[in-house]
Amino acid sequence: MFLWGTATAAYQIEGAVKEDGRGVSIWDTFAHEPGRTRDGHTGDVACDHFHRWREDVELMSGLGVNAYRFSIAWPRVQPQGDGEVNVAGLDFYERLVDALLEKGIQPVPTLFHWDLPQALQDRGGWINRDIAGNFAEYAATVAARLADRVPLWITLNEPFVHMAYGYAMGIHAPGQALLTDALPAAHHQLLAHGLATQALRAAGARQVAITNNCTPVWPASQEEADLKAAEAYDILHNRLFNDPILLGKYPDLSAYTKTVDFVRDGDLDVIATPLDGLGINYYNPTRIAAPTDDGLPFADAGVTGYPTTAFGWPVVPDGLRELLTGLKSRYGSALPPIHITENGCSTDDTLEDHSRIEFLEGHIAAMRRAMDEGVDVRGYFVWSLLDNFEWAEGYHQRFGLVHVDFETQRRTPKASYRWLREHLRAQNTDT
Ligand code: GBH
Repeated sequence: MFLWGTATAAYQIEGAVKEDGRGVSIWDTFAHEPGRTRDGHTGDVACDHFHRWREDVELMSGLGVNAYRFSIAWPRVQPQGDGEVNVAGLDFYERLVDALLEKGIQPVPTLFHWDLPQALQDRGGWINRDIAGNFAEYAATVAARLADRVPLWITLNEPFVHMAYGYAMGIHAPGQALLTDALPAAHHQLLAHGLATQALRAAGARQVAITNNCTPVWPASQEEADLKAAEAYDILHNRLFNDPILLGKYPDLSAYTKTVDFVRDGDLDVIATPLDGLGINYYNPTRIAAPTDDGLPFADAGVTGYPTTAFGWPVVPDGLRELLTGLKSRYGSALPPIHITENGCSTDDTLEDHSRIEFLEGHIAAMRRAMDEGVDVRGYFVWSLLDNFEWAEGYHQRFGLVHVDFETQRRTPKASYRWLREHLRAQNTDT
């Protein structure tokens, strides 16, 4: 069964940050620091999904999806990041999973969508190798409760963005801007993924995947210097995360580091623990030119000549086909079945979101072209079910199929919701 779903993440929708024993996450800390998010917005209330989850499940049921990708907040399950388990946190996700299953919606939980327990950050966060073991312990705890009902687990969401925005650029939590920390933060996330995959399987998990956000990389020209820079960017954004997982080795990182002394014997075997699927988040391609003088081996040249979303991101549906067929030609038989775990766009604050309809229509068609070209795609999840807390942009970017009035918490389906409902209905009668 092809999975058609919507996607969300805990900190972006739940709110209720102090309820039922939840611990503090790095996003609570970060969002409350002055100047970190637009207008100082935080996820304290967000979509109040923690209290309104039944209504949100109803919305999905009305939409006709058969899957839902959500994330589990580690600090709800382990307020201190290790040791003591907060049973009320597990109860919340269990209620959600059971309500979804009752409606015929497959629950696809992500174990880490950037909301690390603050207590672990106080011990170095992803710079500290020990966090990988903590993550595996947390994964085992959740699976012990839910493995019998969950068809597909996602370990991490977008380790690239967490590394680049959280550790190198400092524009996401934990807000560090130290290039030398970025690669260890990547490696420890990958190690955590591998250990968690093993822990999930030991606890009876059915299928395990990771979600990487990948981008087709376009050189700004055919000049040698641009080609070389594009290659360096492809290594950092895509291959740093896909190669060790699928091939058991890192790409050439010499443009970024002199030493990989944070990689220990045996790590790559753990990281390459076989997976049942690869989650891909696709938003847009990237155009790369020769470096300027900021110390990085590439420069972002910007994709021009395409329509843009409200966020200013270029809309290039065929980039999804290009990405998928590119993965297939790079990894061949090492590529597991793919799930598009996120795809979507932000639009103006309107219920008549016709640009979202066009976006989804174009990208779903591009996915089908890739499938016709032999790529094994098993699912497609729209980002997002609801307008929600868009990280550093606060509530200023609206990605939802359903509009949220953040004053009243009223949910109103947009035109795109109705379009997708009809699209899914047509699928069901086709097959
Ligand atoms: C995802 O990240 C996250 O998983 C999710 O939580 C988030 O809400 C959602 O997407 C929407 O942002 O500068 O024009 O080249 C997406 C990561 C990073 C994808 C920036 C697009 C560059 C656009 N994004 N990226 S551009």
